[in-house]
Amino acid sequence: SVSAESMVPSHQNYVKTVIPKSAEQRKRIEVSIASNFLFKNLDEDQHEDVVNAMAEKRFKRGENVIEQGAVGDFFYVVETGTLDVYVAKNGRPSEKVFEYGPGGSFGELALMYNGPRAATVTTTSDVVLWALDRITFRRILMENTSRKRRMYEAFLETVPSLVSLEPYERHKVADALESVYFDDGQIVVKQGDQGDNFFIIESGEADVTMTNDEGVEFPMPGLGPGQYFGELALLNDAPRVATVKAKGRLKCATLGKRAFVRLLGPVVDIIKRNSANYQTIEQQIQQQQAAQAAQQG
Ligand code: 1OR
Repeated sequence: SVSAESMVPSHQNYVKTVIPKSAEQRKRIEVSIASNFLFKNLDEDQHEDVVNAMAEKRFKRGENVIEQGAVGDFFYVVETGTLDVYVAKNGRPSEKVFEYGPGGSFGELALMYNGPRAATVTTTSDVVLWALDRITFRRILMENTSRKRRMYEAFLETVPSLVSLEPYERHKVADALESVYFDDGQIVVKQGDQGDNFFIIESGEADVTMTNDEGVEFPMPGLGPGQYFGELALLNDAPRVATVKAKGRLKCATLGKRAFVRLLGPVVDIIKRNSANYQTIEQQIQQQQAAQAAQQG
């Protein structure tokens, strides 16, 4: 309850919100935020402050947690239950655009941009949510989130296969991306390995090679900024079909398999179409190789 809330002065000029909670409640928060990208990269103190400030909120099925146009007060993380998101645009009746389940989070936009709520979020079952107040959200979670969105969104707009994503969908992809660095010659994905990640090149170049059944390694077209790789193993649930190596220092933005499937769902068809091209290139190269081998032999 609000009366149990205490304000603890910090060394800086703000007071921390601390809502007392049981060990059991803390455990439920940990589970709820475990797979949520917005909570990654918090240091111990930040993590503690966030957990302290969260308030448990329960809603029955069919209630609006957020109404489009309202003033933003809380950011929410879903512990249990499901919710639908509706957006009304240009006087048209509202349309369902998204849904959330356990581990999902919403309500960040109005807090980040000081604007009205961009959508209505309605429960489709009884739900348990963890609400984080605007001040704590802005103080701890916003910086990281907006830094990542700023850093990746300009870049994501230049990736040809991703141009058809909605701006909000690009936000979510940006939240989920992490930068990884490779030194010259370092293997990023290895043919035959199990694939767990998808990569987009931020800067630098990569060499691609394939080894055929006879153990002969042959080069494939190289990759540069804005190009991606590692999608096939994730799309097809198959081992890596090529080896990708850093050519000089290489920086990639990477996405894990679950996030790839969930967030790039809207562009999977485009990515599949592109990987059909890839297979055509592969066939052409194999034919060339065979022709060369025949000439030499
Ligand atoms: P908010 O503070 O504006 C409503 O409150 C929340 O719904 C919003 O933050 C997001 O967290 C969440 N467009 C805008 N907001 C969305 C959308 C969305 N999906 C979820 N929210 N979409 C674009 C629709 C044209 C859906 C994209 C898949």
